[in-house]
Amino acid sequence: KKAPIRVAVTGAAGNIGYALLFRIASGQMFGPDQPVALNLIEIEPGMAALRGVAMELDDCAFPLVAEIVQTSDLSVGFKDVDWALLVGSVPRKQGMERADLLGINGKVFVGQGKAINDYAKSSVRVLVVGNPCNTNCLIAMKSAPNIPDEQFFAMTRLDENRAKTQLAHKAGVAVKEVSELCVWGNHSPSMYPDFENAKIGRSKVTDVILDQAWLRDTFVPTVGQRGKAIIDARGASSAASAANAVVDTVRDLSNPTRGDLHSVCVISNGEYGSPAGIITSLPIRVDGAGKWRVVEGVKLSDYAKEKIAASNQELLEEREVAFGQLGL
Ligand code: NAX
Repeated sequence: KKAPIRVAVTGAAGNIGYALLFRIASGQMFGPDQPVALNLIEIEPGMAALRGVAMELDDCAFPLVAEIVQTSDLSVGFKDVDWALLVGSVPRKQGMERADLLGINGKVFVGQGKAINDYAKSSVRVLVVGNPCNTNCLIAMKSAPNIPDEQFFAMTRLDENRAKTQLAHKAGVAVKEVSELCVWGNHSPSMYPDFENAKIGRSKVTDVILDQAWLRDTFVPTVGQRGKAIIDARGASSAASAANAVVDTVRDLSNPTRGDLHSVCVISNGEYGSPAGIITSLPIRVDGAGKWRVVEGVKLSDYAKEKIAASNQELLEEREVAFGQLGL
């Protein structure tokens, strides 16, 4: 009998939480025979709604759910967890400057990083979804000195999935035909979805979609602005697709990579000219021993290098503002 994998989810009563928890509980994240224990974390005003979500989880009678913990106490919420999915964060409100947002969320991620450091398993892996996710992840990582930097991730898989579908639609093929599509840089409109190294079937994307102007001037901004397009259409931000990307990210980090590479924001050691010490999106694969590595040998054009450098520059600026405010 397998021991449960213990997963903490912050912002568990929010929109993404509501789309995510049922998929974890049903076995889609860790497999159909892997029990899970769910540590659901909310702030005090979210606890009533969280109780309702937990009631619904109970009412699904999922056979894989070993335990459900509901708490606003981080020392309880992160106790002995194997995974910490940091989804909750404070949204930008009207009149709030970007710097204010970095400072407010920065404090939250200092606290969560410290609690993960003190209470989680030393093998814990942390995936930050709450925005600005790259910088929040960096702050949590810095606040958890006993946890190796390689165990911290932020999410660009939704951007990868969005990019693949855009290319598939344009080429008139099924989305599973699109591979090797890495999103580079910051999870923000400045991200760069690298169509030049992506494939459709066995062909280069640029040999199938010959319209360079479409790729540069329509595809790239469409992917970057997709989050806003969803808000405009739905009146609420992406939730089910974001939760789906969380499931994809954790599943693919938990298993050796067989085929395609994947985009994940990880600690940079200077790969491909990215500034060392930031959390930036890079192409990764997981080896047979379960260790992730940045894919080597990707050839980037001058155009790609320029796009990626601009996105990484934005991350350096976010770090400076946030670290300045937090005294890190
Ligand atoms: P919601 O506002 O629906 O839910 C957030 C929940 O987090 C609320 O229930 C709130 O009470 C809780 N919360 C706030 N601060 C908390 C704290 N310190 N500890 C624990 N819980 C806390 O937002 P939702 O639509 O679920 O989105 C969550 C976050 O994901 C946002 O920051 C959003 O910007 C971000 N996203 C990131 C994406 C990515 O690809 N990385 C894509 C989707 C999404 O935009």
